[in-house]
Amino acid sequence: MTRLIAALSLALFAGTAFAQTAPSFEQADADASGSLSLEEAKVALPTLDEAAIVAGDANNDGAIDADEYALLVGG
Ligand SMILES: [Ca+2]
Ligand SMILES: [Ca+2]
Repeated sequence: MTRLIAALSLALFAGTAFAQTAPSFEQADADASGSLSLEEAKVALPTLDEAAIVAGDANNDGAIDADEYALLVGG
C-alpha cells in the first residue's frame, strides 16, 4: 500500500511538472534583447539547472536564442 501511494505521488508530481507551461520566448526575454542571457533563461525555466541551460546553448555564444529556447522548452 505504501508503495502504491509512493507511485501515485510520483505520478502526480511528474504530471504537475510536465503540465507547467514555460513562458514564451518574448516573455522570457525580459530586456527584449532578442536572446536570453543565462539569468533570463534560469528565470524562465526554473526546472532546469544551469548546466542544462548551458548545454542548450547549441552555438556556444553565451545566450539562448529563440531556436535554442524552443529546444529547451520542448526537450
Ligand atoms: Ca535578453
Ligand atoms: Ca546560443
